[in-house]
Amino acid sequence: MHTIVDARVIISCPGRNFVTLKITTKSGVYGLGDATLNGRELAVASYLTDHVIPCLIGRDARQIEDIWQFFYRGAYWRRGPVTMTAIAAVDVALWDIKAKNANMPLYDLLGGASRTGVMVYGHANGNDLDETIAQAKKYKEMGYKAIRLQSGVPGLASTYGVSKDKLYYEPADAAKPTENVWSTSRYMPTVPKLFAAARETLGWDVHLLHDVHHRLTPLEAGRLGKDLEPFRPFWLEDATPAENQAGFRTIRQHTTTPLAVGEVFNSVWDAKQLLDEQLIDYIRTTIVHAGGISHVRRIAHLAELNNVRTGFHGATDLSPVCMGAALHFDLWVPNFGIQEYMRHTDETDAVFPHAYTFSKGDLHPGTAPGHGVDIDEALAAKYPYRPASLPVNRLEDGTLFNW
Ligand code: KDG
Ligand code: MG
Repeated sequence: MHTIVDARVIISCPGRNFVTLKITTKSGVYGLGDATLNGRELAVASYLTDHVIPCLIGRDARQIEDIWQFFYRGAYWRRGPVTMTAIAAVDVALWDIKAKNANMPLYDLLGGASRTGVMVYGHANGNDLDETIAQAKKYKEMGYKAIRLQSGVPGLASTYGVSKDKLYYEPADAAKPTENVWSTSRYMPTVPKLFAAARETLGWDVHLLHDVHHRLTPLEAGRLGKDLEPFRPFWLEDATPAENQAGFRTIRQHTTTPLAVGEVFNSVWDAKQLLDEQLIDYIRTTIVHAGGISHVRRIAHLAELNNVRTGFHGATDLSPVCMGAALHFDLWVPNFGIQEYMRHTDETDAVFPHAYTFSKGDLHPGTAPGHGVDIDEALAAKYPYRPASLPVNRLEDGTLFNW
């Protein structure tokens, strides 16, 4: 009854590419896992099809932990975004099956709801300060309690976070990486001005966030954090690349602005020093890129010991399947902080019917058994894969930089 009899990868591009794993057991119950790694979708699809699925068929779907350990330890080559995204897809699909079999929403299986809803932040963006503030006002009118502010930078043609479509940000805009130009000195003065204008227009009863997207040195990030302190930001996100976790010590020494990092992490080991030394306030690592619920749960527990709360990544490239699973996790996890919520397009939502709903600034995962997200395979088949890459940045003198 619980034997895995089928597992398939479904690739679909309803506006952007998504990779979904569907696992079916002998009793006919199936579970879905997101396996989307933006710009590297086919690598994960191949990893699953060529290396994981042949070892999955015939296993007992109830043994989530053993299956997780098999694919983590059994690969010998541990960690890395491709491996951990593939493992996450398996793990989430198996939790979905387990919760469906128990006839429970996933959050009940995890330990039950700890709150009535999951506070989310929206991504207000514009080509300049005025446009960004106007967008932020719209988010406030929609009921958002937290808004991330991202504005174009004078003198730079395009910047991370600024979108043509405003509500639906999609940076993977071409088959091969688009080249953008970056200048830290042009960028730095724009952010405090943006926050000053936002506080003046939106007031103080809304949380304001900003994503640096890994483009500052620790010292620069410390300076920006200090400049933003008068505006009480909720957080400064991905202020500096975190491969060298000790870099966050420098930022901490210079500012009390709360720090969030980790959307590119795929393992607890990427965050160990950050958590052990309490160098951050929010951990952004989410279900799809870090080994699924079974592993992110460990990260959240280590975070809890160190007064760090969760603030999961939730951009459009994380499919509704990941969003559904993340929301169940968020509703349960004791040290929840906030959840990113970039809305998917209507095309995407139609391919992935889901039980989660937005109301007054919160998302709720719904009470359907499992994680509450399905896939309309016939519709998905109408949107074939389209190669798409994330952009790269070069400095004004041509040096390749962080995007
Ligand atoms: O695929 C990369 C995007 O998810 C990322 O650039 C978005 O930084 C991001 C965010 O915080 O949503
Ligand atoms: Mg980010």
